[in-house]
Amino acid sequence: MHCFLSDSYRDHNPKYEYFRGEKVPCFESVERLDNIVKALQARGHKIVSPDHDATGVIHTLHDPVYVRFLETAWQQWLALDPANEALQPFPSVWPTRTLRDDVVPDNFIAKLGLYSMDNGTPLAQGTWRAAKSGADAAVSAAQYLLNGNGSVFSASRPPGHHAGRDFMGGYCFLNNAALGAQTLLDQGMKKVVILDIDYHHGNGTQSLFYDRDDVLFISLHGDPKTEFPFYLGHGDEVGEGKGKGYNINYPMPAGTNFDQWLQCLEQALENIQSFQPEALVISLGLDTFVGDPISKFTIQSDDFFQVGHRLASLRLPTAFIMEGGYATEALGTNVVNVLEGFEQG
Ligand code: Q9C
Ligand code: ZN
Repeated sequence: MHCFLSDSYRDHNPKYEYFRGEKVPCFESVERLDNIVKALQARGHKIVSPDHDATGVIHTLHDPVYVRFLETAWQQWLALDPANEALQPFPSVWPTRTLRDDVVPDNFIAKLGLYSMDNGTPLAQGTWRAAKSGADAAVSAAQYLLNGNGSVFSASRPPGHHAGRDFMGGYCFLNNAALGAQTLLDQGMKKVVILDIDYHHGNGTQSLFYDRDDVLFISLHGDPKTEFPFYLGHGDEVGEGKGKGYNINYPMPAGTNFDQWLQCLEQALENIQSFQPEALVISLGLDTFVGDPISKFTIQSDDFFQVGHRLASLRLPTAFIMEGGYATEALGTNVVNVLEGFEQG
């Protein structure tokens, strides 16, 4: 499959995150994408650099004030104290209910809380560069479909589906899949689907399109009653206004196996067929894998061929956009199994 690889993904290289109160090495690591690239090369897939600039569509979908914050966050952090170079900023306070989110504080950590949904999204020196080039890859993938091609993979990192109009979270800063879908619409398509098969609900993507009928968003994920992002992704979230009926969630309990997961996928494929879209954007998370260290489904590496195969049955121009997946060793194999399952389908 034709693949766009974000040039600067190695520039987002935070050293640690917090997990159960302790500093641990980041699950969302540079090595994840290194391994995907290795597997793509070993199995003969063509990898190219992004050839489109996402700036325009970034400013359509994301709040320009939030974008400006991301661009300058590391400088703001260093301006507090040059010794911060060796540290990472984390938010520690948030404008939850009854507090105001319409006045941007001067305090940097308070600003970070305003623009974050969690304290689990480490920010480092090259984060903006990497996020921007990941978005460029997703937009390039969309353009590749618009040129008449049938399928494409965007190897973007950091991931995107938890990021909303004006917030980061869940390792995400810019919503790559949403930017790809919006590009398809901006260039003349009338209806596109985003199907999110990451283990975690794509709260950012859902929120970006919740009141719209030109993007059908469907997500298969761990039940938010027990799984991140906890506060969105329930079955009764069906869209609002003219977007009513164009948001579909399939939450599944921890422990869900491939047969059970596939039953939800089959329902999603029927939803997609009824919508009659012109293209399909897949938020491709591989954290549904049995060996994933932070997730609780039991899908095996070989099952991912069948996932790709079933997606191909829709016969739609399809852009795969990389999301999560933290079993680093198996990640390359799992990604390429989906892509090759699709190509053989
Ligand atoms: N520190 C994606 O898969 N944190 N994001 C889990 C481990 C949130 C996952 C706790 C997981 C976010 C794109
Ligand atoms: Zn995930």
